[in-house]
Amino acid sequence: MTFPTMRFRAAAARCTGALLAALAAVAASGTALAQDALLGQPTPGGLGLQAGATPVKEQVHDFHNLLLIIITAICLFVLALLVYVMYRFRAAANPTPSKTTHNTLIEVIWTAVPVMILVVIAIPSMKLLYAQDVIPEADMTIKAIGKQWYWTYEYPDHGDIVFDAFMLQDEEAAEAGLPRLLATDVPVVIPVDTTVRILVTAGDVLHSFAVPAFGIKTDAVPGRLNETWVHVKEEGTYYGQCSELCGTAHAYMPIMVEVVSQAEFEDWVAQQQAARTPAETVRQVAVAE
Ligand SMILES: [Cu+2]
Repeated sequence: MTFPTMRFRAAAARCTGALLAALAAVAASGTALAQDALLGQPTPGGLGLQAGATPVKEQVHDFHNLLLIIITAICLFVLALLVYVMYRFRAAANPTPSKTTHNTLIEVIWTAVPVMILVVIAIPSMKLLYAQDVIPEADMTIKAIGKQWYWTYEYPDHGDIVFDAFMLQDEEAAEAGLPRLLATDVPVVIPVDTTVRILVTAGDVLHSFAVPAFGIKTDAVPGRLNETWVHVKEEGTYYGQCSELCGTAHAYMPIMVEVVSQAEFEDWVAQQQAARTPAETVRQVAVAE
């Protein structure tokens, strides 16, 4: 019986080689597509994860690619075993079935190998969780408050700038040349190459502050302050959405982040401070009247 087995092995090796080559081609085209894709937003026909703009998102990409290789190898291996036993132990070739039940060596292998695979997965997984969870020394802080159905943003480090951001209606977005269901009337503005701590909470029900290009998705819980961080490496406009079912207009409370240069950010802060009426002034006027 060695001859058909060897022939099968050779065929299996050829198949595996071809499949791995095909997979590599798909992975390569996926990377190319991701690079061509518009920065910070989904693209029609897009393949793979949204292109990353932060170190965390790059780690997410690496972890995803590692898992893709591992699961593909496991699936191909199991498939090959199934095809092999179906052929090798078919009824026609084995009129009297073997009654073999245990094989200590194989049992040790099929217990130990999955454990090793899990360890290989656990190490980068823990590293990624740590990178997302432990906030490096932040240069500035902003606060995002989820509300039914819009986001309120606060800039405690910049004279308490506060504003609400509502989704643009379809016609407004089309007119402004911005993506439908993702653009807001006022963007969140943050400077490039700056570590920004984002405090996330909610004013009414559960929401979730998620921006795919930044690799962040943080629950917004009423009465609780969660935190996450970003360090965006490239200027541009990045889009996200509320990612926790929060009511009828859950799909209509997008997040639009404009990442600008430090100088532009300072100009924006000055504008915001000039435009707003500080709460104290309002109170003083009320008292005076
Ligand atoms: Cu929501």
